[in-house]
Amino acid sequence: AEAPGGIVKPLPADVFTRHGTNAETRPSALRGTGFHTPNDRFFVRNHTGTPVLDANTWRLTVWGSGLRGGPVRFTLADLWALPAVSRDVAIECAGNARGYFTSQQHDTVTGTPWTLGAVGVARWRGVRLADVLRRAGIGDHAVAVMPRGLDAEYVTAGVNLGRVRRPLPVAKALADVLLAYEMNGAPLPPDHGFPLRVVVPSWVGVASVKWLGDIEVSAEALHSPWDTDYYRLFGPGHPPQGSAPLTRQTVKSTFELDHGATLVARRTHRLTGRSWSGHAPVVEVRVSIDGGAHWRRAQLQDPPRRHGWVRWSVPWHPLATGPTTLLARATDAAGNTQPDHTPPNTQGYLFDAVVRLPVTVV
Ligand code: MTE
Ligand code: MO
Repeated sequence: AEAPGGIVKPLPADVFTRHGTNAETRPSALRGTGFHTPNDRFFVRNHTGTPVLDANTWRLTVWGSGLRGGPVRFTLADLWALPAVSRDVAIECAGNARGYFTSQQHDTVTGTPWTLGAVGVARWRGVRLADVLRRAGIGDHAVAVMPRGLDAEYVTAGVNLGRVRRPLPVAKALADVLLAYEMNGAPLPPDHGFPLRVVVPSWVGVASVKWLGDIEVSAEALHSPWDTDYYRLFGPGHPPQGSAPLTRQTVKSTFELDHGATLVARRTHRLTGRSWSGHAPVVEVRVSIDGGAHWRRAQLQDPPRRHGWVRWSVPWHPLATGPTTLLARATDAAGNTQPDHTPPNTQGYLFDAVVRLPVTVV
């Protein structure tokens, strides 16, 4: 069965902006929330719709030529019996901020026109994928691991691409990937992959397969449309078959204010926001309240963290009324700084330019 309308949880208009079977978190809905995005505010990206699965009959099957023996099946209770780990990790769609390719750079791109809300940070609890693969008898000859979801087959432009699946190199699969059964202390909500999802730290969200049903472990390279036709950079400057499959996320920042917000003059406001990077912790954020003419360093509220984001703030006491543009530019510990322009790619992935946020002082 599938959720009617594609998504199970309520999507109040002051929290989410809906795009078909997807919903992004409004920037203002982060205000006052903590480091973790509450589950009822976390964005949803569904290729089809949230499937309603029964945990009692659900099984995870691990199979393929990269195992020393035959397929191995796990119940949820089998996974609960393995050592549990908890990690704070961001999940972010590769297309997050895609809408700015069009609205800010006037590029033509395809895909969901997200603003900056296709990202969230949660505390994920579950088991290490490495532990499950070892129990299933992964061999030294294994080179690729491909998790696959139990949601409906994805049909686009009349072509059935099958179930959502995307290969991981075996080295990544054995490194820091989780199979999560809890999100922020609650059982995984249906929209976020109940009863079990993959969580791949720092990588594009599509790698974090929801509603996990099986994992192929292969002695040969594996491919799927989600690493050959999508989730690569295509277009000028890239080979015809596209770039290498996308892995790490870029540096981004968001204010906790919606597009066109109004602020009252002659009062001190605390402008708050968040910045994140898939490469290294964010170590500096600069903010402009005058369209980029002057920049000030924001105060960082969180220590540098490997995964997730840093919350920041700057005080602002506007005197003049009228429209202005706010900007925030983050730099990570690897030296990546948000540029003024992101070179376009036809599917609009990995936007990282500084976003111009129009507000009005009244
Ligand atoms: N897994 C399955 N089975 N089906 C999907 O449609 N969407 C992927 C990924 N995992 C998807 C999936 C994409 S593109 C993203 S960005 C993340 O899930 C979004 O995770 P969320 O909906 O929990 O925020
Ligand atoms: Mo995504």
